[in-house]
Amino acid sequence: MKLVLLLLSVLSHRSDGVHITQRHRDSNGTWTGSGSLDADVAVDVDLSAVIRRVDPRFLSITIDASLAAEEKFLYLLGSPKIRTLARALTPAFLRFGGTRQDFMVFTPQRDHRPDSGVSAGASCEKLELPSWLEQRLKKEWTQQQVVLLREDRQRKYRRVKFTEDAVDLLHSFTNCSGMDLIFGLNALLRTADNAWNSSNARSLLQYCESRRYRMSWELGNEPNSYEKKAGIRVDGNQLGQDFTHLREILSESKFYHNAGLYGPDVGQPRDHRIDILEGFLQSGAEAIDACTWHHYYVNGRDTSLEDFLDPEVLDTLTLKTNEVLEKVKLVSPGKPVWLGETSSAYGGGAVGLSDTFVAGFMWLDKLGLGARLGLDVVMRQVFVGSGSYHLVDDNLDPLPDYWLSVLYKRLVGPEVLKMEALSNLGRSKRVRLYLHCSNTNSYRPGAVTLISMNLSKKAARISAPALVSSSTVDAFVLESEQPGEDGLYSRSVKLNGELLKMVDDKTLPELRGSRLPPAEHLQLPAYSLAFFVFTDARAAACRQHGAVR
Ligand SMILES: *[C@@H]1O[C@H](CO)[C@@H](O)[C@H](O)[C@H]1NC(C)=O
Ligand SMILES: *[C@@H]1O[C@H](CO)[C@@H](O)[C@H](O)[C@H]1NC(C)=O
Ligand SMILES: *[C@@H]1O[C@H](CO)[C@@H](O)[C@H](O)[C@H]1NC(C)=O
Ligand SMILES: CC(=O)N[C@H]1CO[C@H](CO)[C@@H](O)[C@@H]1O
Repeated sequence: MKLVLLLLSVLSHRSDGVHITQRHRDSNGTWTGSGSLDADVAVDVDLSAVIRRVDPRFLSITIDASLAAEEKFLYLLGSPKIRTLARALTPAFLRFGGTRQDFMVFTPQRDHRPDSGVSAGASCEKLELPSWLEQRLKKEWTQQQVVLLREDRQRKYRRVKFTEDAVDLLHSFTNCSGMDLIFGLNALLRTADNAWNSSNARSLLQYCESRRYRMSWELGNEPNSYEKKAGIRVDGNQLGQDFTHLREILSESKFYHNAGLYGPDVGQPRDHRIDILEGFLQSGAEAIDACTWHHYYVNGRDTSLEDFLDPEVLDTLTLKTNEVLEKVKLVSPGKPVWLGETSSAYGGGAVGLSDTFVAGFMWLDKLGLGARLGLDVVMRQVFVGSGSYHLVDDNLDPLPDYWLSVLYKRLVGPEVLKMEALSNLGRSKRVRLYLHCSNTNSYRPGAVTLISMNLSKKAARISAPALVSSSTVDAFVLESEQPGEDGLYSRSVKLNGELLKMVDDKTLPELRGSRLPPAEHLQLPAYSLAFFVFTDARAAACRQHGAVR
């Protein structure tokens, strides 16, 4: 095993830059190699072994159930542009759920003849939404958002009926763009003795089975707030029994007996929420394939730019994640843990922050930190639709976090490598680094991808470590369109200096790295997000697909 030590060093005579310089420590512990001794952060990198392997669908997305509060808006998912954008994020799960899932009732309207309906038998191309209809729906969606917001503010939710059409549209969208659909069932249909009433779910399952729709399932959304949302209290133990009941129903189905079931989609640990999780796991752990919880850093209504750039805020994820991981490990060791719904700010996001360049720091740090801490899947709220935390805006144009997500998919592999910062100065917290094997669909085995963020004002410089400095580097540096703090509020982003936008509705631009010769300094500008791919690093950990240590 080869242990390489990197040293990130601040050169005190340069007020405009951080130099991240690599050095080796020889067998008696002496530092060798060039570089300043004004070390800020030293980083241990171990390229010999993979410490964790996440699900290949690690970066996944959601569609909030509010999009179906009026069924017609689901037709937006037939937009060729939306499908093109979704396809670039595969492989991924698409979770359909959220507050309104617990108010949705399946109300079949069509005959279940094998060849009826919008999606049956039709090829993916035939299902495209005509552009006149797209324009009209986009306009109406703006008005619909006002209605939804009012409901959310007053916490008054109408019962929503949905038909086969809704299911067909969701399935067609995910199937045709190559995503795996997770459908969130209504857990607030209860019997007189407060057990889950499965009768509506049974009829939905029957329909999906008749259409042979491959999909997986959830039951209920944030059960910890059922009392506030619906005046119904469901404890963890009962919820676990409800999941066991659903697992039995799935087991009886020829088509779904191996289908995934995930839950309980609890809010992040706070007061009694962790009790719900514990009670749930005791009675329901056997029923689920992964344990899901939700995470937001801040409240969308009272947050600020400072929060979005604050390393202390980013670090709160560690505390919450460890709390959940410990609880799951105790009751159900080995059970995968997922962020089933997550974004920057709750309450629909923070307008002007969650949908701008600055949101990228919370998103990329969550991906880096989440993988390292032990999460297997992270589902971003939302792909398109409700709120301001979407990846694709209401005009169906991609926002900065969308481009960040596509780059992550292409460049970052599921293998997490060990990289530890030995910091002595608080300042260094503003440069955040994570290391993975590169995605082998894009690079040869052995390549590694350094994920890096500089949360501060001035430019930074990275000197490549010797082990990897013999390697060519593909740099993908994302910066705002405008320089300085104003740029943080931008809704567009540049990759290596070039503004990113779709070529046309069916074509993404080529996302080219800028090729740097070995041993060059790497520039890490102020307020930047970057991926550095060391193409011929020949990391042993990334060449053998062996055991995870
Ligand atoms: C160990 O330290 C001594 C000086 O203290 C040095 O001469 C030597 O090169 C170092 N490295 C090794 C591998 O012994
Ligand atoms: C699912 O996708 C495949 C192509 O990816 C397509 O041929 C098939 O018709 C789709 N099925 C449905 C029901 O949309
Ligand atoms: C469950 O719901 C269905 C449909 O609303 C109803 O007919 C049935 O009586 C309910 N079952 C129980 C046990 O409450
Ligand atoms: C401190 C830090 O680590 N982040 C750096 C990002 O870039 C500027 C550039 O030099 C530094 O001042 C920041 O400190």
